[in-house]
Amino acid sequence: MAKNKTIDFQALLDKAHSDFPMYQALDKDGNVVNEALVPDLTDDELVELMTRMVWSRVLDQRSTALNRQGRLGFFAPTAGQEASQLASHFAFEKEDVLLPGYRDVPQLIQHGLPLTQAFLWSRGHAAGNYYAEDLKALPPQIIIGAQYVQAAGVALGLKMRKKPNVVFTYTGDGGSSQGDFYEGINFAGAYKANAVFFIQNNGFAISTPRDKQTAAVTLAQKAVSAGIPGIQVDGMDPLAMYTVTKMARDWSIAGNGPVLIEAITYRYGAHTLSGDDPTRYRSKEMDDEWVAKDPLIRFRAYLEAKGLWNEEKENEVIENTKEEIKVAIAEADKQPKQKVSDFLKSMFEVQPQNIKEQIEFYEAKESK
Ligand SMILES: Cc1ncc(C[n+]2csc(CCOP(=O)(O)OP(=O)(O)O)c2C)c(N)n1
Ligand SMILES: [Mg+2]
Repeated sequence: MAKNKTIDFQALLDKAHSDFPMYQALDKDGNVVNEALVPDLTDDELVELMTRMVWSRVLDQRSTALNRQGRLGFFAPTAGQEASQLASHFAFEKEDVLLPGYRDVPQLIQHGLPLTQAFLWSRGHAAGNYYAEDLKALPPQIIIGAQYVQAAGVALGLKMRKKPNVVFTYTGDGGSSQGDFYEGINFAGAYKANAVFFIQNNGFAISTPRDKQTAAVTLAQKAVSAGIPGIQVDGMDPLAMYTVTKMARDWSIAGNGPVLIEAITYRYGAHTLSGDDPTRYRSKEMDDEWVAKDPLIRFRAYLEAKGLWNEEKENEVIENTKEEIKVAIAEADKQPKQKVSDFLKSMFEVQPQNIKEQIEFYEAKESK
């Protein structure tokens, strides 16, 4: 022990926790609170972003209904996370590579996955995973955090090929407690690879609250351990989400390495529709508090004040989306029922011996 009390551990800890303020451009009523974070999007682009957010809200509602009717399989609700998901996605290019988690289906569809295929994926049909060559994305990852490791590899690939693109990937607050999370940001940081990592922090990993997952006061500060910048953003604020993401993308493409973005957000629905009951771990007061911060409410107010949005426009988007969903689900219904052999064939380009044997076994059974 040192003779004098020269090391103040509490001060070290306080310092580590104090450097990560939450960036916000629009407050909950749609007022600009930080002009510097208002992006230079055109009126048409602002309307397009709102359109996508409303589209996502409708997709969430319709998917919930379809699931309850037994017409959809796995579904992880997204309502509440529209800014965190769609406004971040809006900052990327088609050639940027998306590695989504199970809840990031809206971004995946906006990146180019046909809605019909998203529905097939939800039903566990292998046809939902056959991606067109020009769709720069992998299927949604169910293993929490695993996409971070894959993202590090893709990011290094982009860098080595000198591509002016990034990989972008999403996990949750729970995912940021996984080993894969640290390995991914560490590897990408060491190689200064082209990546933007998102943590969508909705305060819960299924029923486990955020403060039971880590002693870290922010999740953004986890970036420090990998030597990369970490930033906390109001995930209910589309303008801040867009601007910070765009800047992170620019920074990474310039050769500076990855960025970690923590979006503070909330999800109104259940964890998934496979049996979770959020009333067992969340109070009505808590839900109400977050509904007041809703990303659609604040963006609607912002756009209406600019004369860019109104009820009629919103209703048109809602009706168009419902129609799009109707057509896509009917299309998915036409897909022939999946055979076990089809599923096995979808796993490897070159089949290992054990898979070959299983395919033969099932093909023989299926031909009877
Ligand atoms: C490696 C691994 N462990 C456990 C699970 C089971 N599981 C699925 S989702 C989840 C919680 C994830 O929470 P979070 O990362 O905060 O994402 P959210 O669902 O809140 O968006 C868990 C534990 C899993 N899929 N993968
Ligand atoms: Mg979570």
